[in-house]
Amino acid sequence: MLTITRLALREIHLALKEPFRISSGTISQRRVCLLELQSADGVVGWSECVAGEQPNYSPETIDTAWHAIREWLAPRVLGQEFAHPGDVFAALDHHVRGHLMAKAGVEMGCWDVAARQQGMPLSRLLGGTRDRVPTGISIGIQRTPDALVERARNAVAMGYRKIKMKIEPGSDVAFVGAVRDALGPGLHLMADANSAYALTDAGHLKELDPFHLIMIEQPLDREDLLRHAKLQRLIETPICLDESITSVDRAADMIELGAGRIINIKPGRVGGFTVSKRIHDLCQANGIPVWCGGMFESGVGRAHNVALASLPNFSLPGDVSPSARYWERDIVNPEWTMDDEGMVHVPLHAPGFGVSVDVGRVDDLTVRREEWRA
Ligand code: OSB
Ligand code: MG
Repeated sequence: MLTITRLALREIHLALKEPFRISSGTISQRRVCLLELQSADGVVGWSECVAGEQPNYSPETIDTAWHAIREWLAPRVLGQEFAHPGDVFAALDHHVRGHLMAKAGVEMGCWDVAARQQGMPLSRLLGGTRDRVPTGISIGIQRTPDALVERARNAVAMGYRKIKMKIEPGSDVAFVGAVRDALGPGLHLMADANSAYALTDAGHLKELDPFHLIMIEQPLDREDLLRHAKLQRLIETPICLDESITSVDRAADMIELGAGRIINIKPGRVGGFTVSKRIHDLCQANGIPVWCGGMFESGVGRAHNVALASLPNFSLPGDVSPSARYWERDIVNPEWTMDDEGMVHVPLHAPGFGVSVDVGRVDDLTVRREEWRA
């Protein structure tokens, strides 16, 4: 039985090693939202709410999530008995629209607590089967094609198994082409537009076809499933949806409409692990590959992503780069690393997500904290 009796929210600040630019904004410091959950039997689990600083990726921010957790979500779990962590999402979602990243933070923390209660690795409680997950890197928009080539070349040398390049109008065809020319036809290359294009750009996006990208992620607006379907009929590069997929039904819509051929699953974006697993299963049944996206998580959110990415249909490399890609120092021990084959290892020898939170360092970095008890 899972009963949460204490929930603490914290905000910590972590500076990225270098600023990261996507089509809708630049980020140089993360305001990370951490959740610490304690069960009636004294087990403590952790999670991270991945909402951003600005509402440029989704409508949520760390501040809206904090508000939602305090006002509507924490009261729905504190003191409640759940037979299984898979029941938590329905309790959070009932008559509360949206706020999926806030819901995910709470829900994923409950899964971690449940895994620790049962003495099981979180990966295995979720249905994970892999011991290692192939890793990709996401490279921000650079000033010149040469600068992007240089970044991509370094990433290949480090062993990354997939290179994702952020693109926007003016920094697309020439940039992608330069990387393909410099690094050869065998490299798993993809582009992510974060909704920077319109259907009227189809002719321009078709110029990416000769570079044989494994996919183009979210070219159009998050609401534009129908237009993605039209675009997919006009270009050969497979479309992967990120922002658009916020539920199992939206994934089903994508499949039925032909709006995309691949899904990037970010558990925060869809409300947590239970929905992620359902999307994973639906995609598996329909021959749609999935991979685990990233939101510049600290070592805590990364632990949740690695556990999820160990499920069998996560057949493409995930945005689960090692700690050193982002931070001078992470908040978990050991830090996340990647082996020279570009694989991150799934911790299978400890209950829960399998790395320990450096609570002293988290305390030092905390700028805001609030706690509720049943
Ligand atoms: O679109 O996948 C995205 C980061 C912030 C917001 C959106 C996205 C991203 C990334 C980062 O691509 C991937 C990572 O965490 O390494
Ligand atoms: Mg994306």
